[in-house]
Amino acid sequence: MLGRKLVIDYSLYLVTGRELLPPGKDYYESLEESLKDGHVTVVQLREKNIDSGEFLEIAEKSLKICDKYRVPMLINDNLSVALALPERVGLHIGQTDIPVQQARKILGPNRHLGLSVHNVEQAEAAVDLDIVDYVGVGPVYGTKSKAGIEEKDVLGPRGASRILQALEKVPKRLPCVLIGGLNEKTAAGTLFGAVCDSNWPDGIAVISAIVAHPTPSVPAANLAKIVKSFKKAFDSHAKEFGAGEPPFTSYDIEKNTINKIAELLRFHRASQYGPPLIQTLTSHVSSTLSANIALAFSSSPIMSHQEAEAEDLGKVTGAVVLNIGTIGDEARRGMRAVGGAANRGGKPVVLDPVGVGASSFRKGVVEEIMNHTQITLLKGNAAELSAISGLEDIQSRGVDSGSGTLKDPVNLVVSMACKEKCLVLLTGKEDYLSNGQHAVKVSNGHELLGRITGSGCALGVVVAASMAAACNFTKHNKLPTTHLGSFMVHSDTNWLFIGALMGVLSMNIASELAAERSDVKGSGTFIPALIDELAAMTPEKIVERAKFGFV
Ligand code: 3NM
Ligand code: MG
Repeated sequence: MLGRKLVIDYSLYLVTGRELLPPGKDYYESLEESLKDGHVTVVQLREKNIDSGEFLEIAEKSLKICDKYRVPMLINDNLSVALALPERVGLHIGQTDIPVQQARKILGPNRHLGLSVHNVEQAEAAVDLDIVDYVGVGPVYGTKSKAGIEEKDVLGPRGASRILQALEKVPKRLPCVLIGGLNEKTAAGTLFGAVCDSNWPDGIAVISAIVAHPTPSVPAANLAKIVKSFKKAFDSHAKEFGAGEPPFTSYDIEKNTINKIAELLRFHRASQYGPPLIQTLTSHVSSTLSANIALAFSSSPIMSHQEAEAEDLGKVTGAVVLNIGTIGDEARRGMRAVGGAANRGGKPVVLDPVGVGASSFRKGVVEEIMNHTQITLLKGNAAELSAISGLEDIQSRGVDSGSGTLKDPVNLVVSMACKEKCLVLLTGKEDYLSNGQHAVKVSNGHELLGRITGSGCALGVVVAASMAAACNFTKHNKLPTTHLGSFMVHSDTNWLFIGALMGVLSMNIASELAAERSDVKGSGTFIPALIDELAAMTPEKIVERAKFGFV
């Protein structure tokens, strides 16, 4: 080993935190349980409130356990403790600890040295110095495990992805682990969400997800499995397509699509789990219609913009809609909190960037949301999606700017889905839905939908409810869970995609049926008829009337 640097697998990086142990749980026992099955690949000892003597004692005992399971160990911050231990024990430092150049000088060339980075500048600086062995990128989500983390520090998967982009500029790639609020629910979506043009995370670092668990071997196994499936899906495709392309497995999404939609709607209507709660942050123009539409579609609307209750509601919601229609500062803060809570809970998030091209304020709001929250489905008309993707060929006129025509709608939805790692729904006379690999064109709908206000917003709610139903469905049938940006890992079927398509079809077919009614004379009488027809939507009607095809 002398003179040779340890090669570390960063897949599942356990950071210790004795203060987070469940009551009565012994630290060494917890550490041993975490390592015994071979899922944790590296351990960092993190102690903030003890002197170096006690830290060294704990470290020596911990090293015996790590050695027993052949897991490399690092010390957080404390250089003297690291130096008192064999050279195979590394050091991890933060931005406010000893400067990395000093640390490297004292440690010598062979000892493993890691650094925490929290923004692009720090990542670039780490790359330029070229003396650390890896970086920790965080906090991806809010966490109570580290003191002083505020909501404004939170990177989100997209923020992490920007940092990864900066890290890739080194001739020799700098490995990186994501940290902060990662657990069995957030890990998969975050790993995929953090992928950028040609760089990807090497693993995840966790404290509470393992340490705070009464049987830490369980989350360790589950988290290792998630990282493994990410790497498997990602590695095999990265070489072929480049990292910018999503690592799709070949699922059979095009087979029996209509039957799957019918099956999902049947399940949703029977609502074994009760109507999913759809937390809808939307404009005051469309609020009432959206809430009534949610109710008609076997869901419960809750129209809260409050940051203060985001975390509580996040525990019970089935899905979230972030609609920037008439957004103000309160809703802007609320969206950040609600999006974060939904990501932490693995709940689908629909973003409706109403009129985003109309002002730089709206553009800034959308950027902020997308940076912070891993969106599950991005919905917009031609003008809105063009504005987000940077296409200039369609000028937004405001909310009703759906009439623009796109040269290549299929390419737009596919490329945006790849880039943003979410489902993309382009609405218009025809609707297009893509997950980055598949794209489907839906020709149902009625022009009266375009003559009432808030029908697009209401569609966002129906799609959110449908994806919440898809999550319940996969849970109920014990299918591989489909989480956020991770939807492409699961080879079974893409139920989030099926869910979104079910929402689009339900709303559009309801509009056709409403328009056909003899009591509907125009947009005024159309609204109650639309609500009634959506409430009466059945799997049979969808099967009979659906007009869609893969394109
Ligand atoms: N460092 P948990 S976040 C130690 O952003 C640490 O650098 C972070 O704990 C960073 O897995 C964090 O319980 C705490 O959220 C991670
Ligand atoms: Mg530190």
